[in-house]
Amino acid sequence: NAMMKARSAKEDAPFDIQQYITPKTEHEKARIAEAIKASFLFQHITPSARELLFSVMEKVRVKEGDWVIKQGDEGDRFYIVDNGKFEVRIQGDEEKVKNGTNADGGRLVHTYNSGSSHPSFGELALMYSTPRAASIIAASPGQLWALHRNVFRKVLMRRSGRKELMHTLRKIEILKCLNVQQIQQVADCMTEVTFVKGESIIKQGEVGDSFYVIKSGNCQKVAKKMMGNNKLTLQENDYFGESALLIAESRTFSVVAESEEVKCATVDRATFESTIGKLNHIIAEDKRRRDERSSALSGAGPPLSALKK
Ligand code: 1OR
Repeated sequence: NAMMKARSAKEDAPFDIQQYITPKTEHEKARIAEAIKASFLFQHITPSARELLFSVMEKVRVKEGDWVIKQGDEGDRFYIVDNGKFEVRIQGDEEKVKNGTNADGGRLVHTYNSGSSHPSFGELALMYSTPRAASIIAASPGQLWALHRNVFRKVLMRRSGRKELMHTLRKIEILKCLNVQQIQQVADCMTEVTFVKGESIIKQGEVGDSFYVIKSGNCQKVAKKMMGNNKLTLQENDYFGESALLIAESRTFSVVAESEEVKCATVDRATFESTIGKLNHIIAEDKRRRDERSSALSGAGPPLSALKK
């Protein structure tokens, strides 16, 4: 037990949150509120966590051409765009060997524009303790709000119940082709949301983009049919809305919180895709590999189902 304590203390180094606090004007607080509005990570956080995050956000001003993140570096901060244009550039290993580090950061794969959406970036290295997966370069003057790694991990990444969550994710048909590491990544990018009695978590007929796993409490799953209603109780570890991870389509049923309080783990399609990629591509790739294997066995081998791990 003492060892475990020592280890977790090292992973999430003991830190004094006071040291990160910088005073904010009302105007700055309003800008942060606006910037995080569209960010999935910040939805449904408690008022006290919100207050804390506001107080520790650092204002970062950039000039055109500034490198905010360099591919391969260790991750220290997570960024939310207040304004400006930011390029995501990726350099392959081969190019690096041939030319050394590219002065322009490599192939342009994406551009973040502030506008109304206020994108965020730099979460991957913090969540998985991996080197920065891409470089981020300012393509205009701009401003960012930065969160220190320790605060990000402590406040935005709650890992309780990770094992149960992974167990549930493994049962889901459309996620069957993910490997253990991918399942782990999905579990880690899910956030916790709380609903009160009577609140609709998803609504029949509305296009949704989020998937949910119930962590505590009961819900009613209701499908309005031509011939009356179809009702079913959902409980802990039940899941719903997973097809939203594949395509944007209308929900075919509603789910309403039945307990005083219902806690769910949730993720939206955009977050899911930026974490492990497009699910339909992964499924197609998995099928291609299976087909290859089965044709290599030229029909003489065991049936496809027996080849599944
Ligand atoms: P990070 O901490 O690794 C670089 O630092 C950040 O760039 C990364 O977190 C993401 O937030 C962001 N692949 C990898 N990282 C990306 C990508 C990306 N886009 C944004 N980031 N791809 C582009 C997807 C549109 C995949 C390219 C193959």
